[in-house]
Amino acid sequence: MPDAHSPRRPVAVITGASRGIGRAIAISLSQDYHVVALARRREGLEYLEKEIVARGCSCDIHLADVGNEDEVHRALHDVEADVLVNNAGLGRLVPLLELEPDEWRSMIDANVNGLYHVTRTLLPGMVKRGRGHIVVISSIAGRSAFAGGSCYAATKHFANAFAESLYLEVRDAGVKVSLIQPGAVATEFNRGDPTATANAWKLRPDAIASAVRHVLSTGENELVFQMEVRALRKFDSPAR
Ligand code: NJP
Repeated sequence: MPDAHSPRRPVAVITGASRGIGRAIAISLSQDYHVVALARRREGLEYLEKEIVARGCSCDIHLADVGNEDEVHRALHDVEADVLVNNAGLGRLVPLLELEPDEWRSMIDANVNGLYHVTRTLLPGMVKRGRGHIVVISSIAGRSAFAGGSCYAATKHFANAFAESLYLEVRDAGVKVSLIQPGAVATEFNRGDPTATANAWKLRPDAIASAVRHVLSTGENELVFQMEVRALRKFDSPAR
């Protein structure tokens, strides 16, 4: 966590912050960071900005598709990020033969190419300043395969390998990389899929925000590289 006595408010960039897990992370980190929130939809970002400002904290919002290199560069090229949370992502969990080509492409663009575009834009500044922390929100689908995951689970296996390789590449430059693998979380993600995990097993988005705060709180020479976050037990009330 940042030094409370520092004159400059540190900056945390969060992708996919217009709802769900990214929104919860942005609200939580706004206590300690100036938040730069990125997503494709204006409405959710403006709603987030209002909430953060109402809490007496600060936020910039940027409309961009993480899969679009130009949009990402335009939004973030002059941002000096202390923290980057690569959270934007989507999942259509159906067998390969039911997955349309544009669904395949949009998952690869958001979950795979987006990691490259956003990280490639912000990492040079972190390396130059000799500090920074990149958090990748992957999934338990990044370590286990399942029917209906031929694209989604593959993208999260990619995210795991990306994060671990990047950690080895930039550790000596003083930049940390952490990988968070949530179990099922109650968000809009994959909503309406009858095969999706029952609500009773789902974590709340705040649980992932807590995990992010935890990995960011380690000492200068310490790194939590990987964290899997699961619901401890099933709750009977789907409304919890
Ligand atoms: O999903 P959802 P979650 N460019 O749908 C944004 C992982 N995960 O919060 O662009 C830019 O509520 C989208 O914004 P918008 C999951 O794989 C989840 O649950 O305005 N932004 C929205 O803000 C993903 O990596 C579960 O539509 C893009 C956000 O991403 C992360 O957690 C379990 C974008 C998605 O909000 C957040 O998912 C797990 C793009 N191309 C891992 N595409 C789970 N929920 O169960 C999407 O293990 N966004």
